[in-house]
Amino acid sequence: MVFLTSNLLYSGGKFIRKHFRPHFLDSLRLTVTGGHGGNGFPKIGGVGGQGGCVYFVAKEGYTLKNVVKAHSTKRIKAAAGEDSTKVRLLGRRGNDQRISVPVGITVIDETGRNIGDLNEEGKTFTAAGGGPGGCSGNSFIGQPGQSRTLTLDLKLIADAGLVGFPNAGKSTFLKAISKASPKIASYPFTTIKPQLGIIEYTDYRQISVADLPGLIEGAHANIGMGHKFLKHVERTRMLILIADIFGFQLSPQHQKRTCLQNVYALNRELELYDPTLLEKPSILLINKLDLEGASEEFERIQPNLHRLEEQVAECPEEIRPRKLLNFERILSISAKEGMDIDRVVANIREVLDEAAEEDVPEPDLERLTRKNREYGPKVV
Ligand SMILES: Nc1nc2c(ncn2[C@@H]2O[C@H](COP(=O)(O)OP(=O)(O)OP(=O)(O)O)[C@@H](O)[C@H]2O)c(=O)[nH]1
Ligand SMILES: [Mg+2]
Repeated sequence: MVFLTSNLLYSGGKFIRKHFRPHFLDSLRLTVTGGHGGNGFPKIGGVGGQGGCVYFVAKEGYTLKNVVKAHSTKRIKAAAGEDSTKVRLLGRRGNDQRISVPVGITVIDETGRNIGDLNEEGKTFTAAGGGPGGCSGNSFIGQPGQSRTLTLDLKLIADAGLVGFPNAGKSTFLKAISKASPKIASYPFTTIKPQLGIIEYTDYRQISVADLPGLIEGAHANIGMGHKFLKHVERTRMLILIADIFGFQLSPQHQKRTCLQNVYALNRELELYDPTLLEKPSILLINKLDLEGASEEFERIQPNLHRLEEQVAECPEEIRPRKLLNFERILSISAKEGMDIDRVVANIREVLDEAAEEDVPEPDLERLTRKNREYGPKVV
């Protein structure tokens, strides 16, 4: 085990562990408390002010790091309502706390339940309600505000997500299609935090692509870093799977997987994590076609890639998917040499557009004809 760990963490003359430092924050726990209600004034029937509320408000360009910076104690409390007084029978309401959070946040409560999604700029979530002010119903004693510990879970929102085993060339591909400059190296787990790149088309259309850390077998069960990052795939509109033409072996202790087995294994990991991911439109890129013998190898395996269903029975049980991804395109590339990259970029756009068209509901022809009869020009 020690050997395995040191083997995995030391490669190419560098300690990979160094890169595991948490640069990227995608989950944050906060304790939020609504303000205490102000006391009432029993003698003259005065009502105490309600305590302020704590709200989360989605803000574009904001990160969880910004949230921590603004609230380093991770405890947020809204102001208490004012007591009722002789001169102010109705006590003033306590000030609210409006906490800016990044767009793409899911709010999770103490029991792990998803209780809110903040997917658009300006969307607001009531994190903690203020306590009611003192009145006849509560013996004029102001009540405490709601208090709870919530987790803010950030999921990247990108049009397409790159999925592949380590070293497949995901970051190299992102670099080839966008201005992003991700870290690229010949050892596994080079990418340890998700990174976004934008494809810019000549007609100014932009498509965002997220480079994610490499998956390994068992990622769905939180082995490696896969699980933590698989959640980012949930919010992408399409998947781009990348596999090395010559397959992949994580370490000498792990089994060597061929390119075809890699595709099945990636499919299996996605399926085990969340089977609905398989319904997303997807394309498959076979990478490193510039290497010697790669074209011949691609020629050899290409028919099998197009017949995944028929071949699946031959795939080892532990990586055999029950349900298969339905690839819209299967393309060979060399991310490093820029081979066929333009074709892939055009295909990504086509697949996204086709998916968007499918999402548009069919027009209700009967209703349209009726409307046209009622309001349309009369033909005489
Ligand atoms: N020959 C060749 N090498 C490539 C190609 N694409 C990537 N590589 C090399 O493969 C290695 C891994 O590339 P990365 O882009 O870092 O791979 P990755 O999939 O992002 O890896 P992780 O971040 O570890 O998951 C690097 O040494 C790249 O130079 C390619 O098309 N041809
Ligand atoms: Mg990478």
